Amino acid sequence: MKITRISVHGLELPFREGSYRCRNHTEYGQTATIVRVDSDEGVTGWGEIAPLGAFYSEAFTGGVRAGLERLGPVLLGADPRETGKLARVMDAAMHGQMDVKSPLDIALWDIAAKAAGLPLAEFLGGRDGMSVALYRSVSQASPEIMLDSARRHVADGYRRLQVKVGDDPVLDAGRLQTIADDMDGSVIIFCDANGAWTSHDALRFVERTRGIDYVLEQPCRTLDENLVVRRHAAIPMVLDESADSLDALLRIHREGVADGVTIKISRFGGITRARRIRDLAVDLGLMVTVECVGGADIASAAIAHMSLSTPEAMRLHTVDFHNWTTVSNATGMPDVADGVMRAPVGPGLGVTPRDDVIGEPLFSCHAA
Ligand code: 0XW
Ligand code: MG
Repeated sequence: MKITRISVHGLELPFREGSYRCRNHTEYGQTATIVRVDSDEGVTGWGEIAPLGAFYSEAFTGGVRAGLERLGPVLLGADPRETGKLARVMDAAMHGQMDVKSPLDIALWDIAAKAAGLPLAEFLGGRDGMSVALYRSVSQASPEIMLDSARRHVADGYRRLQVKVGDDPVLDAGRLQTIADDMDGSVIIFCDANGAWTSHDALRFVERTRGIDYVLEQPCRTLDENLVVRRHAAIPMVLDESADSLDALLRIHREGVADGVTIKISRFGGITRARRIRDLAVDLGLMVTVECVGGADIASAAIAHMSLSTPEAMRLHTVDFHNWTTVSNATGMPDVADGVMRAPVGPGLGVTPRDDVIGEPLFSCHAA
């Protein structure tokens, strides 16, 4: 099998809630870049990346697209099923730039699993359980507005709330207190600062919220700062933005910086490396969340399959990004109910991209 064409599409994904605020920064939607890979045997693969503006991660739309223009031609003629080899080919052609490689790599896995006749979760080693718990973010706002949105998410069935903190620690403690007071024991609260606090801020927050049951997520930016918080806070802690490399993972484990890690597929250049890191994290005894930076149905399908191929006992939760946006870019994602997500059962990602929504490619490259 040979890759004959790579097409790159763009799509705006407005947020259903109108806006989303974290790390003291507001976005009104995401811009997805969708990659389609065609092969000479008629099997087609799809991948998606949708950065959160340009402030959140290293990814930004212009960079992703410029990178794809450069990297796409390198893969033409290669066998798309050779995911490990092609990840090395991409690395040799382009240093770093994980967000560029991610949608390509996801599309290759979609093809490889389709060619094997298996849903991606099975192709990745097997579906462990039929569904994965979902969290829903409570966008940063006043305590009253956040309480309203927390109640809405719980009424919709979600049982895990990711409360966006990372602002003034006294205000943040009030946000948490307001929401926690209103919830019954079935709801688990994560306080996610997205790395916005100093260790000083984080410790003030921890001190003011003693006695409340919650998990602290990525209080500070660096591992050193997070380690300071960890040493002083007797609460469970997970790291997201800091879990960005093999070295970081090993250090998190060695120094006991956290109890769990969030592996964002795009941060690792796609499924090939995200899976390796995921498997290692599981073996090291860390709880694992597999997700991505954003997107719609194509991204959610990849997230669902990877999450379900993670051992259930070590799986923390994940996110249903396709329910965050007003735009659906594929059919086939099972409906989310009771705060859990399932993965499609058809081959590959198991979703069918909506040609009418995705439209004509921005550019494509193909064999001469
Ligand atoms: C809720 N998210 C997954 C959306 C943004 O990508 C950031 C984020 C998180 O967990 O921090
Ligand atoms: Mg997070």
